[in-house]
Amino acid sequence: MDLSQLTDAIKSGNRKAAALLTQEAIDAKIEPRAILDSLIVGMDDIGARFQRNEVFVPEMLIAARAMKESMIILEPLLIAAGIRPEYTALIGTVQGDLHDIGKNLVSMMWKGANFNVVDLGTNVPPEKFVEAAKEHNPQIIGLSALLTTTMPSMKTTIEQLRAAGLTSTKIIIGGAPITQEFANQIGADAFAPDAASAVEVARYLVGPKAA
Ligand code: B1M
Repeated sequence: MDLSQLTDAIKSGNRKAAALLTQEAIDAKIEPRAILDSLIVGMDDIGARFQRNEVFVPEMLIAARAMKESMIILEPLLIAAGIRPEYTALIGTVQGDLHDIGKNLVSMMWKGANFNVVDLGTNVPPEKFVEAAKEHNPQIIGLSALLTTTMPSMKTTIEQLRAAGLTSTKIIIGGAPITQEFANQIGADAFAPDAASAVEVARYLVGPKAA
């Protein structure tokens, strides 16, 4: 069986085909890891096209939905084979901010890149980030903000994470009003302008093994 068909199903967001081809690949005794890789290639492709403005948010959402459909079938085999995401990412929209569409896109793209993602939702106080970071030991923490009035919450969250001893966890920030300059000012490790860049940045920060 040719796994490029499965990659194409993810790229085009065809969830029925994605589920069917995933099952076919499993029945054909293709290694779960290889099946997973073909899904990730599809998500990477849609991410790259999003960055080039060739596709937009809806296409990203339907590709992620197709990937989710495949993962429902594939996940038990990955677990049985001891294949688990190597890296964990914690994500949330900071305190005072209820916008979650962009944050959800980043979360989906990270899942598509085979990160274990713990999504804390919106209006997340710094203490909740600290508590969840201690519980899940993430390599990456992602903070999202859409309001200029909630940008200071990012600073407070970073300060509290660092004060709690989480000094090596890499913090990525993003959202419409966020800039690289602001990331530098508040001591974030990185800024990502969009969901596809958030994957590139996260992979870069955890090192070559995640690529
Ligand atoms: Co609000 N809102 N909103 N809103 N809202 C904006 C952000 C605003 C720019 C609209 C405007 O005035 N033109 C404005 C902010 C102005 C400012 O601060 N400069 C605004 C305002 C003022 C408000 C309220 C205060 C309005 C009011 O009640 N008076 C209020 C605040 C509520 C609160 O949060 N406490 C409010 C409420 C809402 C709704 C609830 C109605 C709704 C949110 C629904 C939801 O998210 N579930 C809403 C919406 C939808 C918007 C707009 C129209 C769209 C935002 C969006 O989802 N964009 C927005 C105007 C606009 O942007 N055109 C606006 C699509 C999304 C895919 O893009 O979120 O930018 P975005 O995410 C991108 C990147 O930024 C990046 O990747 C994503 C995809 O590539 N990214 C990251 C995001 N997070 C990242 C994290 C990363 C990396 C990249 O790493 C971790």
